[in-house]
Amino acid sequence: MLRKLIPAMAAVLLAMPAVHAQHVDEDDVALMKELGVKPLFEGEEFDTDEYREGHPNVQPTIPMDRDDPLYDVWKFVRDNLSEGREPGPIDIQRQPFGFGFNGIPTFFRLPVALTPADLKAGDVDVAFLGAHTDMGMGHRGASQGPNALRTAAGDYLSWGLASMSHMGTLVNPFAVMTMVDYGDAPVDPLSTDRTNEAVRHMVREIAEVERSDGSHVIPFIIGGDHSLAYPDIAGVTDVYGKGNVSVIHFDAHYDATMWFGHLASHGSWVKRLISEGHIPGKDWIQVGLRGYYPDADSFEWMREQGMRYHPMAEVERRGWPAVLEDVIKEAKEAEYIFISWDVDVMDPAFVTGTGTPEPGGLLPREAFTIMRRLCAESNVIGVDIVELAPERDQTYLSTMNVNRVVRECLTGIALRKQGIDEADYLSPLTTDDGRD
Ligand SMILES: [Mn+2]
Repeated sequence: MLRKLIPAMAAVLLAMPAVHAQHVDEDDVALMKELGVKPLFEGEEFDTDEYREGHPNVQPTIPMDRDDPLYDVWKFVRDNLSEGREPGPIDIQRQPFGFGFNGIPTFFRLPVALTPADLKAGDVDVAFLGAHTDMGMGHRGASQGPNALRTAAGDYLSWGLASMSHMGTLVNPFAVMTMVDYGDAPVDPLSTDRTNEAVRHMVREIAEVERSDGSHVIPFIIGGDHSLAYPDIAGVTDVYGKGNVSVIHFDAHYDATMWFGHLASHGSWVKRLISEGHIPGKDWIQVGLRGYYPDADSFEWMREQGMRYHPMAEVERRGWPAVLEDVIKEAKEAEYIFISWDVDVMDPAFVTGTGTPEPGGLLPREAFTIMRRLCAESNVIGVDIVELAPERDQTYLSTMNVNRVVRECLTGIALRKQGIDEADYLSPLTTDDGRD
C-alpha cells in the first residue's frame, strides 16, 4: 500500500513514514526496513484501558481515521540508531567546550545517547529526555520548554574543559557523573492520551537500564505540560514496582481534578496515578500549594488519601526552614523518590514563563536549596521539570531560574554519588572566610 502512494507522497513518506499496523502488508514491511523505521511500541499493556472501563464517557466522540497514511506517524522511530558504531554516549560537538550561543543545542551541551545500549555502555547516571507536550493544559506554550533549556545551557559554561563546580558545595556534577541527552519522546501534538503511552515507553526504557553499581539510570524529563507526570511516574513504577515509589510534587496547584471529565490533562494526573495504584496516597508529598485551588472538598479528598501537603499557608505560619526540614525528613523515609517539579511552584516574579502562574510562591533561594538537598539526601530515581513556557516571558529570567533548579538537583545527585548525603552539606571553604 505504501509503495503505491510513494509517487504522490514520496517526500512526506520519506520524512515521516507511517502506517497503522492493521494496514501493513509485506511490501510495507520491506519498505519500512529500507527506510530504517519501526513503531516505537506495539501491543504493550498499559493501565489506561482498565481505568477507562469505569468511565465510559471518556471514549472519543470524534473517531480517528485509521486509514489515513499518516495515522500514527509521530510514533515511528529510526531503527538504525546504532548502525556502524560502538554503543556509548556520542559527543556531537565540534569544539571541546562552548557557550550557550554556539554549538549544537543539547541539554547542558551533553553528549547524545540514542539507545539503551548507549546508556549501558556509558554507565550513564542521568539521561535527559525532552517531551514537548502542550495539549494537557488547553492552551499552548510548554512545548517550547525543552529546547529553551537546551539553548540556555550557556547561562553558565557547560561541560568538558569548561565545566565548573557548584560554588556552595564545590562539587562539579558534570565531572562526577556521566550524563546524556537522550533526545525527545515522540508526541502526538493533538492528543495527550496517545502521547502518554509513548512517553511512558521512553521513560521506562531509560529507567530499566542497570548501572555497574546496581542502581538504574535516572530519567530526567524536561517538559512539556504537567500531563507528562502521569507517564513519567508510571514509567518508573513499571521498573521499581507499583506502590514502591514516593512522589514529591512541587506545584502551586494540586492537579487531582477531572476537569470537564478529562482523565488525561495537566490537572488530573495526580488522581489518576493514585487511582491506578502506582503511588499510594500516603506516599505523596505536595509542596507549594496556594491561590484558590484546591478547595475544601479537595483538601478533604487529599486527607482521605493520606497525602501529606505543605501549602504556602503553612510556610507563612511556620517559616520556610521548618517546612523544608519536614519535607526532607519525609523524603528520606522513602525507598525511592520521584520529584515532579512544576515551575509555577516558584513565584512568578522569578518564573513568569508558565501557563498558570500564581503569586506568592517559592523564592529562588528556597527553591534551589530544597532541590539540591532532596537530590542529595533522598534516593531520587527520577525527576521531571514541567510547564516552562518561555514564550510567555520575553526575557531570559524564567529559563535561567529553571536551568538553575535543574543544576541544583544535579549537584545533589553528584554529592550523593560521592557519598556526601549529610544534612545540608556546604563546603566549609565557601561558607566561612576563616576569621573568628
Ligand atoms: Mn501548576
